[in-house]
This record gives sequence, C-alpha cells and structure tokens, in this order.
Amino acid sequence: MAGTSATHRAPPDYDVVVVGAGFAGLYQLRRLREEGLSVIALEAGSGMGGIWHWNCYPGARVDSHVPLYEYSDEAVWRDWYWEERFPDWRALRRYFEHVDSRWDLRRDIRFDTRLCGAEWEEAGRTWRLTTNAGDSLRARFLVLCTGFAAKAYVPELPGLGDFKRAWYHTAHWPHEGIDLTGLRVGVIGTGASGVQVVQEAAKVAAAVAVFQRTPIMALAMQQRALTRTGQDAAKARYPEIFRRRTETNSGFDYPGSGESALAVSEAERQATYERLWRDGGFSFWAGGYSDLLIDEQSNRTAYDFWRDKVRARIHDPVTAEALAPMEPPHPFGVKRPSLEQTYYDVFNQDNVTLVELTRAPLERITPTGVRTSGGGHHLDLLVLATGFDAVTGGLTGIDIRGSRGTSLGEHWHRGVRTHLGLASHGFPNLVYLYGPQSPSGFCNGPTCAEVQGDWVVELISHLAQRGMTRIEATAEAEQGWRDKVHGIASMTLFPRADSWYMGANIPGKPREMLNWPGGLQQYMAECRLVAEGGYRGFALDGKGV
Ligand code: N01
Repeated sequence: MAGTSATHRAPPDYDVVVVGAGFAGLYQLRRLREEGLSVIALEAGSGMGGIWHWNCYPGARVDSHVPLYEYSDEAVWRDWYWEERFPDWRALRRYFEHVDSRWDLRRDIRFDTRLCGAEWEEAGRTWRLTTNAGDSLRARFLVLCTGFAAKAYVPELPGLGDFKRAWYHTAHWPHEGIDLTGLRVGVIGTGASGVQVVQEAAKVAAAVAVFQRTPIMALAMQQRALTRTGQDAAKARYPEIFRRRTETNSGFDYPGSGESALAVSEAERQATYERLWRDGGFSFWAGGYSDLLIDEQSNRTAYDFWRDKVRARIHDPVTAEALAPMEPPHPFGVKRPSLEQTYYDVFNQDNVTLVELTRAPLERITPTGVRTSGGGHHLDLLVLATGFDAVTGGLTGIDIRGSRGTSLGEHWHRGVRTHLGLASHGFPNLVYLYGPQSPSGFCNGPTCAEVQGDWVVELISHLAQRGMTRIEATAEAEQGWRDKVHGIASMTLFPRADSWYMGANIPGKPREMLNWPGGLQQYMAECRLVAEGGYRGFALDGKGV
C-alpha cells in the first residue's frame, strides 16, 4: 500500500480532530469526549453555529421549526425557550451559546482556524493536518462536519469586478450588518436565501430589483410567536417528539398519509392540501401524499394547488405568471422549496420589480448596476443569493490526500463515491457527516447530526476499544452504495430539475443525485446492517485493502 509520507510513527496529538462547530461538529465533540477520547474541533469562523455563524444576511432564519430544530438532550432543552416557531439567525446564535453553557465545548474548539490540508501517513496510521493558522497536528481519526453549504457559489458574472458599489454573497455578509434603508438593492437568485433578503429589503429599501432565473416554489411559513408557558406545557412531550423525529423519513414529525394523491377524491385532496398549507413549514412538501416526488400526475395536483394559492396574492397578471406559471417549470418539490412570509405580496409594492432573466438575460454588471437586454438597473448594493457548491464543495475545497496520494476532489472528479455517504476508499480513518450520498439535504439537520453522529461515535469507539488503528471503505462497497443511490434517484422526479440536489447548479460539476433519496429510516437500517455485520464494506486494521 502506497503511503504519501510514510515515515511518521510518533503517537498522534489527538484521537480525533473534528472539523466544524455546527450542529454535527459540536455533537461529535461532546459525544467523542464522553467516550474518553482526546478530541479537538477546528472551526473556520469566530463563533459556534456553523451555517448560523455565517448566514447573517437580512432576514436569515431557519426553515425548520422548533423544537425539532434543536438537540434532543434534556440538559439543553429543559431551560431553553424560543420566541418564534422559526427562529432567526440571532436566536440561533444565542442557542449555540446556551448549548456551550451546558456542554462546555469552547475549551476544545480552536476558532478562526480553517483546515487547509490533510495528508494520510501510513506508517503511523494518522492524519497530518495543517491549518491557515499555521498549526500542524496529527490525529488518528478525522471527522469532517463542514456542512452541506460551506462553499459559496459566486457565478462568473461579466463585469462584476468593475462594480463600484458594494456587493456581497449572502453567506459572506458583514457581521456588523448593512442598513438597507433607502438603498437601491439588487438581488440575483431566488432560492431560500434570495426570498428572505427580498422580503426584508422590500420593507425599507428605496428600490428592490429581483433578478429571477427560475421561479422558486415557496411555501407559507405560518410563523408563530411562542410563549414560555406554551413551551413549558409542551416539554413533557419533548422526549416523545425527539424519539419520533428519528422514525420519520425526513427527520421531522410529518406522519405522511401513506397513500397516493390520485387515490382520493378531488374534494378530499383539496381539503388535505388546505390542511397542510395551514400547518405551514414543510408540511405541504414532506407531510402529504406518498407519491408526490415519484408520480408526475400526483405531483401536478400539488403544483396546481400551490400555483393557485400564490397567484391569488399577486395583483399584476404578468408578474403572477412569472412567479407562479400556469405550467410548472419542473415538478413541484424537486428543487428545495423555501418558506416565505410576505414574498409574494411584496411584488405588489411600488418599490419592488421582478426582472425575468429568461426573458431579459443579464448582459453585464456595470460600475453602477446591472444591465439586462431589457435595460439598466442602478444599484447601491448587489446581493448574490446564488447558492452553494453544495454537499461536496466544502469537502473538496480542502486538500485532503489519502493513502494513494490522490485528493478527495480527484477521487470524486467523475462523480461521488462513498460507502454509506460517510467514507471513501483510499481515505482511511476519515468520515464526513451530513455529506454526499447521506440523507443530508433531505433531512432535518439536528436529527441527522444525532442519528448519523451516534453511528460514527460507535464506530470510532468500537475501533478504539479493540485497539484497531485503521478503517477504510472498500471500492466494492463504494460502487454498491453509488448504484443504490442512483437506482433510487432514477425512480423519482428529482433528476427533472437543475437543482443543487443534483449538483446541477454548478457549471461543470457532474450531474448526479448528491443525497440519499431513500429516506432516513431506510438509511439508518442500512447503517445498522453494516455495523451488525462487523462493519461490512470496510476493511478493518488494514485487512482486505
Ligand atoms: O441557494 P439556491 P440558496 N444568474 O441554490 C440563482 C439552504 N438554506 O442560498 O434556480 C442568475 O437554492 C439560481 O437560479 P436557478 C437551503 O437548503 C436554508 O438560496 O439555478 N441566477 C437560484 O435562484 C437551500 O436550498 C435557509 O435558475 C443565478 C439561486 O441563484 C440552500 O441553502 C436559508 C445564477 C440560488 O438558489 C441553498 O439556498 C438559506 C446566475 N448565474 C439557505 N446562478 C433556511 O433554512 C445561480 N442563480 C432559511
């Protein structure tokens, strides 16, 4: 077996280095420490919270409701109270401070420290890690918890470098904030981030130009204020709520009807859709008929309901057609819907303009604004809500060199290869959470951080207890998992849209399903089978590689 720098045999500095201090990373740090392992976490940001540390653009708030969007540990939830069902980034940052006060995490986190390189040393069976802070450390195991949205995507927009006013990608928003009052704001991109910025800017900006390529199918958030008394009353049910979220397909609490949308009468279907709509959040997407994402006809009934709800709120018929076309641009829900509060209403305001880039393509960013084939838009601030090199970008952005000297980016050059969405052949003692071919994009974050996280903790403890120092996914297991992911995806409607789920939002990226599309239940069953079979598909202690 070829190691790259195979000479270092000294004991590692740490049993485990965790990268990232968001939901997944903090959970790993706490649990692995409890197992008696020496652990440190590296975090590129100056604070905890992962995506909620970086995402502080105007209006940023989570699309998953509480208490499902939090840890299940009673020591954390017992005396924690939210003010809203869908908290904003400030509340989420406070929540992570609270988590720290209960789990005492900070002492083992190096902030402002980005992992730049990782090289496998075969002789010592360790990873040698280098950071932007100039650290060099060695670890037995490397656990990457960089999240699915760690690498912002800034498209090549002609003239962007000449723009004389301020521009920001939503994920790199200045932490001191920007007062949008009286500004002429342009927003490129209408995904979840764009929707939230537009809603907020429309309240105070002099003018908001929304540059839309594909209309988003945004759902009613149905935000609600939460009281302390109400939460105290609900806390008796929290253990049950947290248990049940691990028994659903998406890590939420949507039971799902288990039947086809086509198996019921029109009246019954409409009543169901109305109920899901009133529930708000992702109910309409994840809590409805079982064939929504696999049967085109069934899917169309949901699209038509959504379309009519939205169009009823927009006064101008041309704008209504642009935002919610009579014919769907792609099936409903195969691109991630976002949640909105006033998004469709703001287009009735005089200060908000929709620019359809499919009709008037963007020609150039000029020093003072954006020029499309339909004319110019003078701007004081340009917001790029253009998304992420999602799922893989955060991992391939690190120069990780495995046992054959190749990088993870090279290994995935022609498509992602993983075993269980957790590990790759040629990269021993390395696991990634919330990563490609795992439930990630289809699962509530904290649920995934805990259930997938527990499996990883058990794996590392299993090896440590037996004095085993090496584990590596086999090439056969990778191929098997890849076939499974793609096989399931091909039975769904997901390949029908150019989404980040399919890697199709980034020019040149292989177009393939990047998330496990078989549901959390099936995923955990697969993981259990592997563990019960003595970690099938993994070579332990160098045997069988
Ligand atoms: O990014 P996106 P996002 N010219 O990729 C457009 C999570 N999240 O940051 O659809 C013009 O969804 C692109 O157009 P098109 C959540 O999981 C969660 O909004 O490709 N437009 C699209 O409209 C979410 O799904 C929360 O045609 C260009 C937009 O930019 C994920 O992060 C909040 C373009 C990108 O949308 C990503 O969401 C925020 C170009 N060259 C994010 N390139 C909450 O929980 C791209 N676009 C609330």
